[in-house]
Amino acid sequence: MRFDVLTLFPDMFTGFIQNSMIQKAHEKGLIETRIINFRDYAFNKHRTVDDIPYGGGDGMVLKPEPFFEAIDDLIDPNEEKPPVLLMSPQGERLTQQKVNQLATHSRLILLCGHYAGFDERIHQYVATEEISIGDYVLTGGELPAMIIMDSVSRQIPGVLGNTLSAQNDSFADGLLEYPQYTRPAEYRGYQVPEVLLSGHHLRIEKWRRQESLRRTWERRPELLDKVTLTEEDRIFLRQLEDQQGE
Ligand code: 4GX
Repeated sequence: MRFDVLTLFPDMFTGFIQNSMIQKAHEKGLIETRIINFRDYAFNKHRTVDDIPYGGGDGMVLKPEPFFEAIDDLIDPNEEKPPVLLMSPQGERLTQQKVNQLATHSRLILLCGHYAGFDERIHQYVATEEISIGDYVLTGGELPAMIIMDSVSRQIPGVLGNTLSAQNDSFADGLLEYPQYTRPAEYRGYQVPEVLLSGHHLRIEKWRRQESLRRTWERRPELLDKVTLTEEDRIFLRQLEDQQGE
């Protein structure tokens, strides 16, 4: 996977890329990142990348030229055009499903804006899609870009030490994760659930499934609509509902 990031704040990415997981994936040659300062593609001698909005109003708007030029430089017209993702609160919400779909590509281009936003022609003719990481407003698209790079990277085979762990996490089966414990079995009087100390694999598996279901039902009930449930799961959920009424 290759990530090309267009940003005015390339330094924000250095710490992130030097972080262990991403760094190791780099060393293994599984991912490659290019952080490009799009100010390098500004036309005039002052290297202006933004200007006042046509029609008036507050704030500044990112000019189209640097983005069109940078993309021309990055994309070979003979190659298949990679997704060009523009970070924006108006974009499609990032979900695990979206992350998995993005991870099927061999290259992603990420556009990070600041100020009031991008000239609409960047949205229309440079970006292929817009992504939002959630319904809150940030100062720029750099953190969303890092979130995409992080979540996509861990889906690439070999990036995580254990290839199974990416699959077992929350959202892999659509449920939240069950609670985990490690030694000691008692700390300050707080006990690890007895079943986990029992060595009874079937009982443990059943308990974990039920705790996943309980958590999802309590915290994110809307997720249950999309999960394939067994008859046993349904019985357990009905019990939870009945208990609630009591
Ligand atoms: N998920 N931001 C982008 C600049 C901007 C403003 C308007 C397009 C239109 C965000 C988010 C996010 C703040 C990044 C505004 N771009 N991005 N920036 N939430 O809040 O992705």
